Amino acid sequence: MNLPPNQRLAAPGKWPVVGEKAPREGDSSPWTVTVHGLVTERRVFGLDELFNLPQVTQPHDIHCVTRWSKLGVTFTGILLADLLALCGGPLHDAKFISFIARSDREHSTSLVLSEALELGCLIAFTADGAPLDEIHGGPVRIVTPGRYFYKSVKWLERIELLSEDRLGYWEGEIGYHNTADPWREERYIAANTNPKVLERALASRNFSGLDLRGVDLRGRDLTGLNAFGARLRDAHFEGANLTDADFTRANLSNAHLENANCTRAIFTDGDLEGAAFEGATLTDADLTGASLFGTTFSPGSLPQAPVRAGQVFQAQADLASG
Ligand SMILES: Nc1nc2c(c(=O)[nH]1)N[C@H]1C(S)=C(S)[C@@H](COP(=O)(O)O)O[C@H]1N2
Ligand SMILES: [Mo]
Repeated sequence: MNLPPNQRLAAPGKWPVVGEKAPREGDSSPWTVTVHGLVTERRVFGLDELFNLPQVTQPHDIHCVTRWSKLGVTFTGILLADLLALCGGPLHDAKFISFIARSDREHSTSLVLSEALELGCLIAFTADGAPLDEIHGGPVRIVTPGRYFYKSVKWLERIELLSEDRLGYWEGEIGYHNTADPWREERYIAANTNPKVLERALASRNFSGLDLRGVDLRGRDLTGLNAFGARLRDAHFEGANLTDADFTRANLSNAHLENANCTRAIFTDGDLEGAAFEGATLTDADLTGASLFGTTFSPGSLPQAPVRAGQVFQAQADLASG
């Protein structure tokens, strides 16, 4: 059977409801789906217009991050690629796609555009031959095959093409993994952390004292983060904004900070052994007393800030040999 790790089947005939229960309240305007952003032609589709476009019917497996799966649900809808083609296709700079719901909190999720197209995202109207129930996203929802179901937005209102990623609701607020591949169990950005703890840590930008080894925070805005004494071995901060972050006494060994903005960040007395800072901005960063054995920097990002001479020498030696 096709069950990803640590999933189990929902009871036969049962389809659990997860997240929001209904679209935006008190909005009686006609349902439309707008395609906008980095697309050749912005277009607004009415429901009838959508229903009359060429459609496909395909079985897809649903895998919810809360560990239930429902296999072989037959969805009918328009392939994302076909809808984008009707808008003249994505512009060259379009690298990400965001699906946004007609819901009170404007719920959204995002995908790498090329992956969304490869996976065969569907703008779906029916499930197992019947129109989608409102509670399951009717009249129109996204179905993203091959990802946890939080990548499948209910009550689709907008499709926006973006050059930079914009984290979705669950991904940004409570630390659901941004890639969401169920076969690789990409559920949460930190696999070994209680989700509630993670949610609180993200909301308050306070990682102080927590064990978040391997946490995946690529590209996030973490300005002013308090990570005093945090255990962040193997963490991913590529491209993140860490301006004014405090990593005093943190363990960042083998962490990835490539292209991160570490302006004025404090790494005092931290363990940075094996950490990678290539392309990072380290203007006015403080690495005093940090252990830098095997830490790598690119020439443009070598710390000018207070660092013990021997350690700079070590970093430069690594740079020369690497
Ligand atoms: N608009 C909207 N779409 C959403 C959600 C939500 O809260 N709001 N939750 C997501 C999550 S976490 C899951 S698992 C699926 C659940 O879809 P279902 O209720 O039809 O099972 O919808 C996804 N799409
Ligand atoms: Mo979910």
